Amino acid sequence: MKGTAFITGATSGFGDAIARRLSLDGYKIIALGRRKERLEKLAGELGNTHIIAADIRDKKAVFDAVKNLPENFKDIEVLVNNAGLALGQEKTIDASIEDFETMVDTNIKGLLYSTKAVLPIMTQRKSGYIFNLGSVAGHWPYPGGNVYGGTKAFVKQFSYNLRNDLLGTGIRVTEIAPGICKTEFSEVRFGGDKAKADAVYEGVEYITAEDIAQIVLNCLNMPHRVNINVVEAMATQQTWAGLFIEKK
Ligand code: NDP
Ligand code: 8X3
Repeated sequence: MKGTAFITGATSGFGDAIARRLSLDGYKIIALGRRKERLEKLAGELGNTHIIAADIRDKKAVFDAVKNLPENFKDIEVLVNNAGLALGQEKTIDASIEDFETMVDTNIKGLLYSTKAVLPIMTQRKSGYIFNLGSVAGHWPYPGGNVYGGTKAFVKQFSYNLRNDLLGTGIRVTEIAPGICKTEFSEVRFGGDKAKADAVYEGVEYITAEDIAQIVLNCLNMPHRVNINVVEAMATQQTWAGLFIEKK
């Protein structure tokens, strides 16, 4: 039996797939998300899983949950900062400021809460592996990507800087920046409009959540001397848009 893997946003998509893959690989799982019934179902299926039904934006809830972990889940070896979302794809002038705030609070501040809560455990154990879910949207601009892409650019730069801070501790950090993947992501982005969400994936052999889980496992299985700084993974059918020119 391996140590514990703490996965935020484990009720859906990547987080759910990563929890399942790492559980299969022998890790105990801590699964965090807001939808308690999904977490309970996951824990029932996996066994050896501690659930935290909490909003990642709730600083006190996150810190208290880590402080009060059951004894046998305190050996956190892996933290997957995955909880996150995009809301809307309008131009900045048309987009809602509340949506901007939710993305900043979740994708940036929430990620900082779980990282700060878990880091002392890893530094004390002098080992650990932190995965931060960024996005191609944080590496490359696209129309309507504005604040979502901005939060993911933060994730990239913070991951690099965290690596610097952790030099000498043996703790590894990887930013995973996926392109198009079919999860509940677009349904959330488009306010539950399933038809609009499905249209995003039409005619594309998109990346699956299981592919992302496999990337996590591949990184974990590299010799400890190797730190994969960033994995940017696009669907074979996806590429950069190129520089757009407005022709008169
Ligand atoms: P999903 O919508 O399927 O899953 C998002 C997960 O994040 C859910 O488990 C959700 O749990 C959790 N979450 C969202 N807000 C909160 C919150 N406030 N508190 C706790 N948990 C929260 O999307 P994905 O699996 O696709 O997304 C996972 C990550 O990957 C995100 O950070 C996303 O930005 C990133 N990503 C996704 C891509 C894609 O194309 N799918 C591509 C690149 C990056 P719950 O609602 O139960 O709280
Ligand atoms: C999700 C990928 O391209 O929809 O982060 O922003 S994208």
